[in-house]
Amino acid sequence: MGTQSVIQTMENNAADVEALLDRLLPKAEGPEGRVAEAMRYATLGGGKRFRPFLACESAKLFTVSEDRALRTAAAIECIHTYSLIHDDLPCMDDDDLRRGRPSTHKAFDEATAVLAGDALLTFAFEILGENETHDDHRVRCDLIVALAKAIGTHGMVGGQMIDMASEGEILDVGALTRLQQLKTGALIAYACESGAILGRASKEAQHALHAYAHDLGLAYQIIDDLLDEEGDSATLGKTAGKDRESGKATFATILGPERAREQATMLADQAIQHLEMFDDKADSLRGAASFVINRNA
Ligand code: GRG
Repeated sequence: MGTQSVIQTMENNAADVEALLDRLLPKAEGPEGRVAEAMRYATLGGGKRFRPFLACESAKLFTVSEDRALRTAAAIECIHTYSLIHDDLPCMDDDDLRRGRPSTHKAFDEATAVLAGDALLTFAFEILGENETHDDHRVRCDLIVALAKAIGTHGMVGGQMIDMASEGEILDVGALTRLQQLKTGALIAYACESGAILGRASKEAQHALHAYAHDLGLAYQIIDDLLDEEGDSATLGKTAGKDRESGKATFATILGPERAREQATMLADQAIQHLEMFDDKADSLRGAASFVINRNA
């Protein structure tokens, strides 16, 4: 599948996820309405919805119903949005621009942004825990435990901790790879894994998807680092050049732009090879690998 058709499939999926999130997210009502308003502002305000796309396409491999896949995808997007809100806070990355608009703490205030992130994190588990996500409680439990592992101490939060603690330090490629596998890779891997959990996939299929997600996640991050160096804030919808400004070690600064791009392309090719056991149902996932390399935002 070419990059253009993948983008089209991704946009269609993004519209479905957006509509579901709009339906599921708490309404801004009552004295606590402000936090719901901030949750809706951050979540419904654009974004590529790349992780939901991966979740839905992985689920398709195992003929999971669209409703179940979309609910899982929506939960994953709530987690991703929470991570963006908290990452933008002054005590973390301190960024005023996200998805082309003021970051949540700028549009509201810091306390509301912290609470909106917390509530989105909690809400994701509520979505996964409900019967509509899967009628087998063991599947729901597996979805929940795997997500908790992916985003907790030895997952996304751990990656963010290492990132903050290593500011100003010179990291080697190995250390940076581990950091990024936790910070960005773990949720991308979970998105692919969730489809396999929903579809009670074989161990072999789970391993193949895990290997695909591992390489794809790393390629995604390398391109993200390059875009931070080479892109502009208007196209990215977030402040460009932040990594260099803050002296952060990235794949682009450690490897240099050319080698970084070569590495990302090699990883994307490798990701596609891991999908060999799947038929043409995996074409969108194959196409996602080209999208990752060619994206400009
Ligand atoms: C605060 C617990 C906590 C974690 C923060 C994932 C993360 C850790 C922070 C997000 C900030 C960031 C720039 C991470 C790199 C990963 C990345 C490429 C995020 C942006 O994701 P996209 O490109 O953005 O999917 P959209 O807006 O399209 O959803």
